[in-house]
Amino acid sequence: MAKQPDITELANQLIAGDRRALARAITLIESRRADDRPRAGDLLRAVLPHTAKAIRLGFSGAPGVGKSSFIETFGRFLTAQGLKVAVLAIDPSSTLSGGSILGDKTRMEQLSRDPNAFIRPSPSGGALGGVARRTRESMLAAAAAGYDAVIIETVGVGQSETEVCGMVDMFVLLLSPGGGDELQGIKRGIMELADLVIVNKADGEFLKAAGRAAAEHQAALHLMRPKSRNWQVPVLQCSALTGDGVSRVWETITHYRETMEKTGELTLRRQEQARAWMWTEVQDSLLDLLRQDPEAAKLARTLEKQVVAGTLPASAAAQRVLDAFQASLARLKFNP
Ligand SMILES: Nc1nc2c(ncn2[C@@H]2O[C@H](COP(=O)(O)OP(=O)(O)OP(=O)(O)O)[C@@H](O)[C@H]2O)c(=O)[nH]1
Ligand SMILES: [Mg+2]
Repeated sequence: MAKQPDITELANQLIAGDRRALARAITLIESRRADDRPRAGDLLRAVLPHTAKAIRLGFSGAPGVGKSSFIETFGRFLTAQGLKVAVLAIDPSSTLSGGSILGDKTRMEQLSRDPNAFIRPSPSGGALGGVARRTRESMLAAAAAGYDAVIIETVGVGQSETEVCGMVDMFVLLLSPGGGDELQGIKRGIMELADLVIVNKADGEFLKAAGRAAAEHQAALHLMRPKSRNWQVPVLQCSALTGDGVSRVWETITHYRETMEKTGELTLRRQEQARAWMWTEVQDSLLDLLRQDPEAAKLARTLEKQVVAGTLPASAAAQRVLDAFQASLARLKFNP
Protein backbone atom coordinates (compact mmCIF):
# COMPACT_ATOMS: atom_id res chain seq x y z
CA MET A 1 0.00 0.00 0.00
CA ALA A 2 1.27 3.47 -0.87
CA LYS A 3 2.34 5.51 2.10
CA GLN A 4 -0.31 8.03 3.05
CA PRO A 5 1.08 11.32 4.29
CA ASP A 6 -0.13 12.30 7.71
CA ILE A 7 -2.65 15.10 7.29
CA THR A 8 -1.69 17.07 10.39
CA GLU A 9 1.95 16.94 9.37
CA LEU A 10 1.11 17.95 5.81
CA ALA A 11 -1.01 20.86 7.09
CA ASN A 12 1.83 22.07 9.31
CA GLN A 13 4.36 21.88 6.48
CA LEU A 14 1.96 23.73 4.23
CA ILE A 15 1.41 26.52 6.74
CA ALA A 16 5.18 26.74 7.16
CA GLY A 17 5.38 27.51 3.44
CA ASP A 18 6.97 24.29 2.21
CA ARG A 19 6.67 24.13 -1.60
CA ARG A 20 6.82 20.35 -1.76
CA ALA A 21 4.01 20.18 0.77
CA LEU A 22 1.95 22.46 -1.46
CA ALA A 23 2.57 20.20 -4.46
CA ARG A 24 1.54 17.18 -2.39
CA ALA A 25 -1.49 18.97 -1.05
CA ILE A 26 -2.71 19.83 -4.55
CA THR A 27 -2.16 16.25 -5.69
CA LEU A 28 -4.30 15.10 -2.77
CA ILE A 29 -6.96 17.72 -3.53
CA GLU A 30 -7.10 16.71 -7.19
CA SER A 31 -7.10 13.00 -6.46
CA ARG A 32 -10.13 11.12 -7.75
CA ARG A 33 -9.74 8.33 -5.20
CA ALA A 34 -12.76 8.23 -2.96
CA ASP A 35 -10.70 7.75 0.22
CA ASP A 36 -8.61 10.83 -0.59
CA ARG A 37 -11.66 13.11 -0.47
CA PRO A 38 -12.16 13.11 3.30
CA ARG A 39 -8.40 13.49 3.77
CA ALA A 40 -8.36 16.50 1.47
CA GLY A 41 -11.30 17.84 3.46
CA ASP A 42 -9.40 17.44 6.74
CA LEU A 43 -6.39 19.18 5.24
CA LEU A 44 -8.46 22.13 4.01
CA ARG A 45 -10.18 22.48 7.33
CA ALA A 46 -6.82 22.59 9.09
CA VAL A 47 -5.38 25.27 6.81
CA LEU A 48 -8.48 27.39 6.22
CA PRO A 49 -7.72 29.86 9.05
CA HIS A 50 -4.43 30.68 7.29
CA THR A 51 -5.86 31.60 3.90
CA ALA A 52 -6.99 35.18 4.43
CA LYS A 53 -3.84 37.10 3.60
CA ALA A 54 -3.23 36.17 -0.03
CA ILE A 55 -4.91 38.16 -2.76
CA ARG A 56 -6.76 35.83 -5.13
CA LEU A 57 -6.56 36.92 -8.73
CA GLY A 58 -8.17 35.50 -11.84
CA PHE A 59 -6.68 36.36 -15.25
CA SER A 60 -8.79 35.66 -18.28
CA GLY A 61 -8.87 36.54 -21.94
CA ALA A 62 -9.12 35.12 -25.42
CA PRO A 63 -6.54 32.54 -26.53
CA GLY A 64 -3.30 34.22 -27.51
CA VAL A 65 -4.01 37.56 -25.82
CA GLY A 66 -0.91 37.00 -23.71
CA LYS A 67 -2.17 35.68 -20.37
CA SER A 68 0.76 33.38 -19.76
CA SER A 69 3.28 35.97 -20.94
CA PHE A 70 1.67 38.60 -18.74
CA ILE A 71 1.62 36.33 -15.69
CA GLU A 72 5.27 35.51 -16.23
CA THR A 73 6.25 39.19 -16.40
CA PHE A 74 3.90 40.21 -13.60
CA GLY A 75 4.98 37.28 -11.43
CA ARG A 76 8.63 38.15 -11.84
CA PHE A 77 7.86 41.76 -10.99
CA LEU A 78 6.30 40.57 -7.72
CA THR A 79 9.04 38.10 -6.80
CA ALA A 80 11.62 40.84 -7.45
CA GLN A 81 9.93 42.72 -4.61
CA GLY A 82 10.26 39.72 -2.33
CA LEU A 83 6.65 38.61 -2.76
CA LYS A 84 5.62 35.00 -3.33
CA VAL A 85 3.41 34.07 -6.26
CA ALA A 86 1.46 30.92 -7.01
CA VAL A 87 -0.02 30.32 -10.45
CA LEU A 88 -2.69 27.73 -11.16
CA ALA A 89 -3.15 27.43 -14.89
CA ILE A 90 -6.32 25.73 -15.95
CA ASP A 91 -5.32 23.40 -18.67
CA PRO A 92 -8.04 22.90 -21.24
CA SER A 93 -5.95 20.53 -23.32
CA SER A 94 -5.67 17.92 -20.63
CA THR A 95 -9.27 16.75 -20.95
CA LEU A 96 -8.82 16.29 -24.66
CA SER A 97 -5.33 14.88 -24.87
CA GLY A 98 -4.52 13.83 -21.33
CA GLY A 99 -1.43 16.01 -21.57
CA SER A 100 -0.64 19.46 -20.28
CA ILE A 101 0.12 22.71 -22.04
CA LEU A 102 3.78 22.41 -22.88
CA GLY A 103 3.79 25.81 -24.52
CA ASP A 104 2.59 27.46 -21.35
CA LYS A 105 5.31 25.84 -19.33
CA THR A 106 7.98 27.12 -21.64
CA ARG A 107 6.40 30.56 -21.70
CA MET A 108 6.56 30.77 -17.93
CA GLU A 109 10.02 29.30 -17.98
CA GLN A 110 11.78 31.98 -15.98
CA LEU A 111 9.03 32.31 -13.40
CA SER A 112 8.91 28.55 -12.92
CA ARG A 113 12.59 28.57 -11.96
CA ASP A 114 12.03 31.31 -9.40
CA PRO A 115 12.10 29.94 -5.85
CA ASN A 116 9.41 32.41 -4.82
CA ALA A 117 7.04 31.20 -7.51
CA PHE A 118 4.95 28.07 -7.70
CA ILE A 119 3.35 27.10 -11.02
CA ARG A 120 0.93 24.30 -11.47
CA PRO A 121 -1.19 23.41 -14.47
CA SER A 122 -4.49 21.88 -13.39
CA PRO A 123 -6.60 19.56 -15.46
CA SER A 124 -9.95 21.11 -16.19
CA GLY A 125 -11.71 18.22 -14.54
CA GLY A 126 -13.79 16.85 -17.35
CA ALA A 127 -16.26 19.67 -17.77
CA LEU A 128 -15.40 21.09 -21.16
CA GLY A 129 -14.48 24.73 -20.80
CA GLY A 130 -15.10 24.29 -17.10
CA VAL A 131 -12.73 25.14 -14.35
CA ALA A 132 -11.02 22.28 -12.65
CA ARG A 133 -13.45 21.30 -9.95
CA ARG A 134 -10.73 21.47 -7.34
CA THR A 135 -9.09 24.69 -8.44
CA ARG A 136 -10.79 26.60 -5.67
CA GLU A 137 -9.37 24.26 -3.05
CA SER A 138 -5.90 24.30 -4.61
CA MET A 139 -6.08 28.10 -4.50
CA LEU A 140 -6.80 28.01 -0.76
CA ALA A 141 -3.92 25.58 -0.22
CA ALA A 142 -1.58 27.99 -2.00
CA ALA A 143 -2.92 30.87 0.08
CA ALA A 144 -2.28 28.89 3.26
CA ALA A 145 1.29 28.21 2.12
CA GLY A 146 2.02 31.92 2.43
CA TYR A 147 1.84 32.99 -1.21
CA ASP A 148 1.04 36.71 -1.35
CA ALA A 149 -0.75 36.43 -4.66
CA VAL A 150 -2.53 33.37 -5.97
CA ILE A 151 -3.24 33.64 -9.67
CA ILE A 152 -5.59 31.56 -11.76
CA GLU A 153 -5.13 31.65 -15.50
CA THR A 154 -8.09 30.59 -17.54
CA VAL A 155 -8.80 30.54 -21.23
CA GLY A 156 -11.63 32.76 -22.38
CA VAL A 157 -14.13 30.18 -23.40
CA GLY A 158 -17.32 31.05 -21.59
CA GLN A 159 -18.38 29.16 -18.52
CA SER A 160 -14.95 28.99 -16.93
CA GLU A 161 -14.93 32.79 -16.57
CA THR A 162 -18.00 32.79 -14.38
CA GLU A 163 -16.55 29.99 -12.31
CA VAL A 164 -13.19 31.65 -11.84
CA CYS A 165 -14.87 34.97 -11.09
CA GLY A 166 -16.73 33.12 -8.33
CA MET A 167 -13.53 32.14 -6.55
CA VAL A 168 -11.27 35.18 -6.73
CA ASP A 169 -11.06 38.60 -5.08
CA MET A 170 -10.34 40.32 -8.34
CA PHE A 171 -11.20 39.21 -11.84
CA VAL A 172 -8.87 40.66 -14.47
CA LEU A 173 -9.72 40.63 -18.15
CA LEU A 174 -6.92 40.87 -20.70
CA LEU A 175 -7.79 42.22 -24.12
CA SER A 176 -5.70 42.65 -27.23
CA PRO A 177 -5.20 46.01 -28.94
CA GLY A 178 -6.49 44.93 -32.32
CA GLY A 179 -9.92 43.77 -31.25
CA GLY A 180 -10.56 40.17 -32.15
CA ASP A 181 -11.86 39.72 -28.64
CA GLU A 182 -15.27 40.74 -29.95
CA LEU A 183 -14.93 38.15 -32.69
CA GLN A 184 -14.44 35.54 -30.04
CA GLY A 185 -17.82 36.64 -28.77
CA ILE A 186 -16.38 36.91 -25.31
CA LYS A 187 -16.20 40.58 -24.69
CA ARG A 188 -19.44 41.90 -23.38
CA GLY A 189 -20.49 39.14 -21.01
CA ILE A 190 -17.03 38.84 -19.54
CA MET A 191 -16.54 42.58 -19.38
CA GLU A 192 -19.35 42.68 -16.83
CA LEU A 193 -17.42 40.31 -14.60
CA ALA A 194 -14.19 42.28 -14.72
CA ASP A 195 -12.79 44.28 -11.81
CA LEU A 196 -9.88 45.38 -13.97
CA VAL A 197 -9.36 45.45 -17.72
CA ILE A 198 -5.89 45.35 -19.23
CA VAL A 199 -5.09 45.97 -22.87
CA ASN A 200 -1.96 43.88 -23.35
CA LYS A 201 0.59 44.08 -26.15
CA ALA A 202 0.76 47.87 -25.85
CA ASP A 203 4.16 47.94 -27.51
CA GLY A 204 5.83 48.56 -30.86
CA GLU A 205 3.43 48.69 -33.76
CA PHE A 206 0.45 47.95 -31.47
CA LEU A 207 1.01 50.93 -29.20
CA LYS A 208 -1.41 53.30 -30.90
CA ALA A 209 -4.09 50.70 -31.39
CA ALA A 210 -3.77 49.80 -27.71
CA GLY A 211 -4.44 53.41 -26.69
CA ARG A 212 -7.56 53.54 -28.88
CA ALA A 213 -8.78 50.17 -27.65
CA ALA A 214 -8.32 51.24 -24.03
CA ALA A 215 -10.37 54.40 -24.58
CA GLU A 216 -13.12 52.43 -26.29
CA HIS A 217 -13.29 49.84 -23.53
CA GLN A 218 -13.35 52.54 -20.89
CA ALA A 219 -16.28 54.21 -22.66
CA ALA A 220 -18.08 50.87 -22.96
CA LEU A 221 -17.56 50.22 -19.24
CA HIS A 222 -19.16 53.55 -18.34
CA LEU A 223 -22.34 52.36 -20.00
CA MET A 224 -22.48 49.15 -18.01
CA ARG A 225 -23.97 48.58 -14.62
CA PRO A 226 -21.07 48.78 -12.18
CA LYS A 227 -20.16 45.50 -10.52
CA SER A 228 -19.29 47.22 -7.27
CA ARG A 229 -20.51 50.41 -5.69
CA ASN A 230 -17.05 51.02 -4.29
CA TRP A 231 -14.94 50.48 -7.37
CA GLN A 232 -14.83 51.93 -10.82
CA VAL A 233 -13.25 49.44 -13.21
CA PRO A 234 -10.07 50.92 -14.72
CA VAL A 235 -8.70 50.07 -18.15
CA LEU A 236 -4.91 49.90 -18.13
CA GLN A 237 -2.42 49.31 -20.90
CA CYS A 238 0.60 47.13 -20.57
CA SER A 239 3.12 45.02 -22.38
CA ALA A 240 4.04 41.57 -21.17
CA LEU A 241 6.92 41.75 -23.62
CA THR A 242 8.62 44.92 -22.32
CA GLY A 243 7.14 45.04 -18.84
CA ASP A 244 5.71 48.52 -19.43
CA GLY A 245 2.66 49.17 -17.28
CA VAL A 246 3.14 46.14 -15.08
CA SER A 247 3.95 48.14 -11.94
CA ARG A 248 0.83 50.19 -12.56
CA VAL A 249 -1.19 46.97 -12.65
CA TRP A 250 0.16 45.97 -9.25
CA GLU A 251 -0.52 49.44 -7.80
CA THR A 252 -4.10 49.18 -9.04
CA ILE A 253 -4.53 45.71 -7.55
CA THR A 254 -3.16 46.94 -4.22
CA HIS A 255 -5.46 49.93 -4.27
CA TYR A 256 -8.41 47.68 -5.12
CA ARG A 257 -7.64 45.42 -2.21
CA GLU A 258 -7.37 48.34 0.21
CA THR A 259 -10.68 49.72 -1.02
CA MET A 260 -12.44 46.38 -0.80
CA GLU A 261 -11.07 45.75 2.67
CA LYS A 262 -11.98 49.17 3.96
CA THR A 263 -15.54 48.93 2.72
CA GLY A 264 -15.98 45.35 3.95
CA GLU A 265 -16.76 44.21 0.44
CA LEU A 266 -13.85 41.77 0.32
CA THR A 267 -15.14 39.88 3.34
CA LEU A 268 -18.67 39.89 1.97
CA ARG A 269 -17.54 38.63 -1.40
CA ARG A 270 -15.49 35.81 0.11
CA GLN A 271 -18.38 34.82 2.36
CA GLU A 272 -20.81 34.75 -0.55
CA GLN A 273 -18.35 32.74 -2.65
CA ALA A 274 -17.94 30.18 0.12
CA ARG A 275 -21.70 29.82 0.47
CA ALA A 276 -22.15 29.33 -3.29
CA TRP A 277 -19.28 26.87 -3.29
CA MET A 278 -21.02 24.73 -0.71
CA TRP A 279 -24.07 24.40 -2.94
CA THR A 280 -21.96 23.70 -6.01
CA GLU A 281 -20.32 20.91 -4.04
CA VAL A 282 -23.69 19.51 -3.00
CA GLN A 283 -24.85 19.61 -6.60
CA ASP A 284 -21.71 18.05 -8.06
CA SER A 285 -21.49 15.37 -5.38
CA LEU A 286 -25.14 14.44 -5.84
CA LEU A 287 -24.54 14.03 -9.55
CA ASP A 288 -21.48 11.89 -8.86
CA LEU A 289 -23.52 9.67 -6.55
CA LEU A 290 -26.25 9.35 -9.13
CA ARG A 291 -23.81 8.41 -11.86
CA GLN A 292 -22.22 5.83 -9.60
CA ASP A 293 -25.58 4.23 -8.88
CA PRO A 294 -25.77 1.31 -11.35
CA GLU A 295 -29.57 1.26 -11.71
CA ALA A 296 -30.04 4.99 -12.09
CA ALA A 297 -27.05 5.29 -14.42
CA LYS A 298 -28.31 2.42 -16.60
CA LEU A 299 -31.80 3.88 -16.79
CA ALA A 300 -30.33 7.30 -17.58
CA ARG A 301 -28.42 5.91 -20.54
CA THR A 302 -31.57 4.29 -21.93
CA LEU A 303 -33.77 7.33 -21.42
CA GLU A 304 -31.12 9.62 -22.85
CA LYS A 305 -31.52 7.86 -26.19
CA GLN A 306 -35.29 8.40 -26.10
CA VAL A 307 -34.80 12.06 -25.27
CA VAL A 308 -32.37 12.42 -28.17
CA ALA A 309 -34.81 10.64 -30.47
CA GLY A 310 -37.53 13.03 -29.40
CA THR A 311 -39.81 10.32 -28.05
CA LEU A 312 -39.57 11.35 -24.38
CA PRO A 313 -39.58 14.86 -22.88
CA ALA A 314 -36.34 15.69 -21.07
CA SER A 315 -38.20 16.63 -17.90
CA ALA A 316 -40.04 13.31 -17.75
CA ALA A 317 -36.78 11.43 -18.28
CA ALA A 318 -35.09 13.43 -15.52
CA GLN A 319 -37.93 12.63 -13.13
CA ARG A 320 -37.65 8.90 -13.82
CA VAL A 321 -33.89 8.94 -13.29
CA LEU A 322 -34.37 10.74 -9.98
CA ASP A 323 -37.09 8.29 -8.92
CA ALA A 324 -34.78 5.37 -9.68
CA PHE A 325 -31.99 7.04 -7.71
CA GLN A 326 -34.25 7.67 -4.72
CA ALA A 327 -35.43 4.07 -4.81
CA SER A 328 -31.80 2.87 -4.73
CA LEU A 329 -31.07 5.14 -1.80
CA ALA A 330 -34.09 3.80 0.08
CA ARG A 331 -32.98 0.20 -0.56
CA LEU A 332 -29.51 1.06 0.71
CA LYS A 333 -30.97 2.54 3.85
CA PHE A 334 -32.84 -0.67 4.70
CA ASN A 335 -30.16 -3.15 3.53
CA PRO A 336 -26.86 -1.35 4.05
N1 LIG B 1 4.07 42.17 -28.84
C1 LIG B 1 3.63 41.48 -27.79
N2 LIG B 1 3.40 40.16 -27.91
C2 LIG B 1 2.97 39.49 -26.84
C3 LIG B 1 2.73 40.13 -25.59
N3 LIG B 1 2.27 39.21 -24.71
C4 LIG B 1 2.22 38.04 -25.38
N4 LIG B 1 2.63 38.20 -26.66
C5 LIG B 1 2.72 37.14 -27.67
O1 LIG B 1 1.43 36.61 -27.91
C6 LIG B 1 1.47 35.19 -28.10
C7 LIG B 1 0.53 34.51 -27.13
O2 LIG B 1 1.01 34.71 -25.80
P1 LIG B 1 0.56 33.78 -24.58
O3 LIG B 1 1.15 34.36 -23.37
O4 LIG B 1 0.85 32.36 -24.87
O5 LIG B 1 -1.01 33.97 -24.61
P2 LIG B 1 -2.11 33.21 -23.77
O6 LIG B 1 -3.23 34.16 -23.63
O7 LIG B 1 -1.54 32.62 -22.53
O8 LIG B 1 -2.51 32.05 -24.75
P3 LIG B 1 -3.34 30.71 -24.41
O9 LIG B 1 -2.88 30.18 -23.08
O10 LIG B 1 -3.01 29.80 -25.54
O11 LIG B 1 -4.78 31.10 -24.40
C8 LIG B 1 2.93 34.80 -27.93
O12 LIG B 1 3.50 34.67 -29.19
C9 LIG B 1 3.54 35.95 -27.18
O13 LIG B 1 4.89 36.13 -27.44
C10 LIG B 1 3.02 41.54 -25.51
O14 LIG B 1 2.85 42.18 -24.47
N5 LIG B 1 3.45 42.16 -26.64
MG1 LIG C 1 -1.62 30.66 -21.73
